[in-house]
Amino acid sequence: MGTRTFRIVLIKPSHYDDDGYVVQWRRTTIPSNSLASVHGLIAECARERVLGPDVDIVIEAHDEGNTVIDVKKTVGRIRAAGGGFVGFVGVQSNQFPRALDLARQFRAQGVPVVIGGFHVAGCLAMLPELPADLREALGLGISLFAGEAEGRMAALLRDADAGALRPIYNYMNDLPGLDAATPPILPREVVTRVAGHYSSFDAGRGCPFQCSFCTIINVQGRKSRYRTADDVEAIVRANAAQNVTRFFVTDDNFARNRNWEAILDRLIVLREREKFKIRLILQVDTLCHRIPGFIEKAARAGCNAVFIGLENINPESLMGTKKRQNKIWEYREMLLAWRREKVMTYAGYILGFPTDTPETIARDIEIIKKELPIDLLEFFYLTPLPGSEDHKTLALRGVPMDPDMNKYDLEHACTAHPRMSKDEWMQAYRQAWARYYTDEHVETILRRAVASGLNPRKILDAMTIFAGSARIEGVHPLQFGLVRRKLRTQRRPGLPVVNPLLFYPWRAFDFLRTAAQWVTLLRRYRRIMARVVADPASAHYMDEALSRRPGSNEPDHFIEVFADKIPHTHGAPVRQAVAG
Ligand code: B12
Ligand code: SF4
Repeated sequence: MGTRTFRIVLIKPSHYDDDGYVVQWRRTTIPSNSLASVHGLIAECARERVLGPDVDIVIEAHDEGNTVIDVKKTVGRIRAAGGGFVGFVGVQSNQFPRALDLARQFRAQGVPVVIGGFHVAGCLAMLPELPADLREALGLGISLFAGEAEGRMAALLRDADAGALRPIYNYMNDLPGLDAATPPILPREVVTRVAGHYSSFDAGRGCPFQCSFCTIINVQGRKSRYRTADDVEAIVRANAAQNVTRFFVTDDNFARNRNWEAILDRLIVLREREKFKIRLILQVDTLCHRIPGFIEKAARAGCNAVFIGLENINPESLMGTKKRQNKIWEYREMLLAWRREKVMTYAGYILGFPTDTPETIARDIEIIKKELPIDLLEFFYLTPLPGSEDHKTLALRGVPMDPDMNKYDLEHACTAHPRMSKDEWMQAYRQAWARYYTDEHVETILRRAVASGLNPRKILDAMTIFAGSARIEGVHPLQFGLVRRKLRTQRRPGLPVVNPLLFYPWRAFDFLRTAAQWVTLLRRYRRIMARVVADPASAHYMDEALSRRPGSNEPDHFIEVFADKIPHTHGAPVRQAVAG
């Protein structure tokens, strides 16, 4: 026990929904790895007593997505400790306005505030001058932290303890190595606020590709930096000691982690010899099936779901955005490779590339449904995220972009589209969800699951969330949680706090209507599953998406629609285009 306490309150902020209420749930579905990373770094500083032998560093970690932040009580706890600060962690562009609104309240009480994460880092990496929101933060006396905190946290804490925080900490030109880096770790009580008790870690950072809409390469670099197998094992063991063995591995592209094999081999040993019940969710690219042994080892290491950056099936769109590595003629083979290992596939699909129209979007979704064995498809607006090349290009050209960062959540149109009006684009986004998750296609996905030996129940649960999240809750599945909360008083400044006599009846109606919609959806899907599982024909189900045709000369409709758009690169099929 020291003679003094320094309290650090870490908050991963949420953001506002379209009605101005904070997006918040009883339980979130995906853990925050930024929170785990920063928590791990400060916990190490606490163990090493970096503020002196007599100072106890106490850490609180809150994800606002599943926890209500009580500013007054938080200020009280920091004051009672005699010192400390509030750190807003992993703040994305869409969360910056919310972070600033909370920070303003802390600053009004004289509490020091530091904000880190992709918005600050992306802006400092790409823009010639600070945007208005970052200048506003500096004006409030907030410190901005750009870059990664590994190896830098102790110095920051000492500055904070001395009351000498600098306005900007900019480490963008100095990316730390991850070899022997501090492990990201969260205490069990924070993890249990995530449904399924998933935690997370990044086994590496950086991606070699160059997609122009991507912020990651400009913030974390294009060189693969990776943790060692020893470190990953230590992360897994530390979590397992608190009974947490499910992980979202947040590498944006684990297939390009140069240490993937050593890491997977180690996890396989933990699973197969030591019987750790490891479950992994990985993110990979569309060429991962070409890496010998990658998919098989991922499955043996416990990967049961994988996010694939499909983004689009039109080669013209992919080339336009420098996603040259996506070769559409290999999509089916790649998806089938994951199926053979019984791994559920999620694919991201971006709407609003320059050549997209409502008609081409509708056509492309129908092609995917018929010809690609994807389980879950999720849609995003093409968004010029601060930190991306697209954002920088538009900013330098003076092209109008929505000034409200709260909308940069990939669920809003933030700039004009050359071929669709804003309304058409919004309509196309809404219809995309409805078009993919029709009852008929849900049944097809379940039949494919039964025929391939995937667990239909697991797929149905995920499909229910994906089908209902955007349409019932009005939020993207990546923001989804269990049981929505809307706090009357936590409304975006500028919007009225509604009179309780009006708010609570409205909220009760809103809650019941939403619950009824979920129950209806759930029942309908359960009936479909019961029918599929009971049907003996499901086991032998076959369709175009499941069929493999390596070396076949039969015309493949999927490829032919885009034949004239396919670049003449090595391995690309050369065929006549047909009318799409
Ligand atoms: C895991 C993840 C999620 C998870 C969890 C969130 C999280 N941040 O942990 C989930 C699924 C919830 C999520 C959702 C979304 N995400 Co996300 N996500 C990621 C991902 C893949 C990894 C995050 C991570 O762990 N990084 C590793 C950590 C260590 O890096 P870091 O966050 O930068 O933190 C370091 C430093 O910044 C610094 N630091 C950070 N905070 C602080 C605070 C203090 C006080 C200090 C001193 C230092 C410090 O130290 C840390 C350690 O070095 C990133 C991509 C990436 N490579 O980071 C995208 C990313 C952050 N997400 C992004 C987006 C857009 C979203 C969504 C809005 C869109 C979508 N539909 O996907 C949603 C919705 C978010 C919401 N409103 O809740 C963008 C953000 C870009 C931007 N300019 O805003 C990214 C960069 C991906 C991209 N598409 O470009 N995401
Ligand atoms: S493959 Fe993914 S992480 Fe890599 S540059 Fe493209 S979008 Fe970014």
